[in-house]
Amino acid sequence: MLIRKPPEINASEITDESVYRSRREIVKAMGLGAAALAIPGVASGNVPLRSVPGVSVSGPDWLKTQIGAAMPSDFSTTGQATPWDVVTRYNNFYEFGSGKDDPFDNAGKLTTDPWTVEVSGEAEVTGKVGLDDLLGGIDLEERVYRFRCVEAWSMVIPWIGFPLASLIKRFKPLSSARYVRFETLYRPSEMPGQRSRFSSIDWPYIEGLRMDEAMNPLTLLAVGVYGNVMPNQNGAPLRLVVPWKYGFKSIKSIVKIEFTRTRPKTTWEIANSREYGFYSNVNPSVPHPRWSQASERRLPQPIFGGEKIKTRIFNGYGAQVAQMYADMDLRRDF
Ligand SMILES: Nc1nc2c(c(=O)[nH]1)N[C@H]1C(S)=C(S)[C@@H](COP(=O)(O)O)O[C@H]1N2
Ligand SMILES: [Mo]
Repeated sequence: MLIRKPPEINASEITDESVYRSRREIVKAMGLGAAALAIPGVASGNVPLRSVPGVSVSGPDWLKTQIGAAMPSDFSTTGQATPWDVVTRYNNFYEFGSGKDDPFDNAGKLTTDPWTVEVSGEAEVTGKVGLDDLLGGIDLEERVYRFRCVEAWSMVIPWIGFPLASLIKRFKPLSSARYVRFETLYRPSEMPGQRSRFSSIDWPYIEGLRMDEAMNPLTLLAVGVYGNVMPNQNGAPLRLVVPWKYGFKSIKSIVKIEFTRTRPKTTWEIANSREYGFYSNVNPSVPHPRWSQASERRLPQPIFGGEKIKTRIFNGYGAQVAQMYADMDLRRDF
């Protein structure tokens, strides 16, 4: 597949690859972890990771170190990232309630360490893997992505993660593996939304991608945001980020990854297949049955009354992903 850089990247703003490499190598050679990256002389000449002064999300030390060594990615968009308080307080995570501030209020007690992911299905290698093992030897990247919710708001978020493709390769999927199915943790004792009798969705939360979508270099597994460990309300410790699709495809707190022959039934499709499709590619010319998708509010702009920006096909990532849908009718396969 032909991969082009996102068009809005200004070449002069991208630090030379060799400079990133040398930062990582210096840190390794000195036997230093994340802390060294904050020392001016050591990190000089580099684009710093987006961070928030005074903020430190708790998590295992090895993960903090690995996140601190993340390198900025060429796939990042430039421009202003959405403020930390908005990214971490205005959330959709129905396991903790359906209000935007419910995840912030209720996710604090979720236990995310230890964490295991079960990989199963049509692959040569399968089994249960601890998060530390899953991340072993992986170089993390900072990817600043546009993020567009089906509810017509959007953000720009500096994720820390790695391509899903690199995880998939390790499990050697068979040629019969045509889709990847993801499952979120089911733990009603820590997830009040799963105990609610009024919930509109079936638990656990399920999502899925076609194999080529899963292997696309933009598809990210994220373990952090703003240079920090992923806050629970954003899907700790491991969540998917698919920037050209509506936000609900980006499933949080993943415990199962399965390679399947057939297209998995996904949570919002099951809840209402007329309103939410399997593909859910961002598309300004296919309206949601109850509202237009032609424009969006870039938060923290107010949802009502604030300035609107035009929504772009594939959320502006067409150069990287449009070819995957060349033979499809995107109105029918919405
Ligand atoms: N397990 C799970 N994953 C989920 C959701 C959810 O309710 N449960 N909400 C989705 C929706 S609708 C959006 S917009 C994004 C929000 O991610 P954020 O809160 O990190 O911005 O998470 C997605 N992933
Ligand atoms: Mo969403």
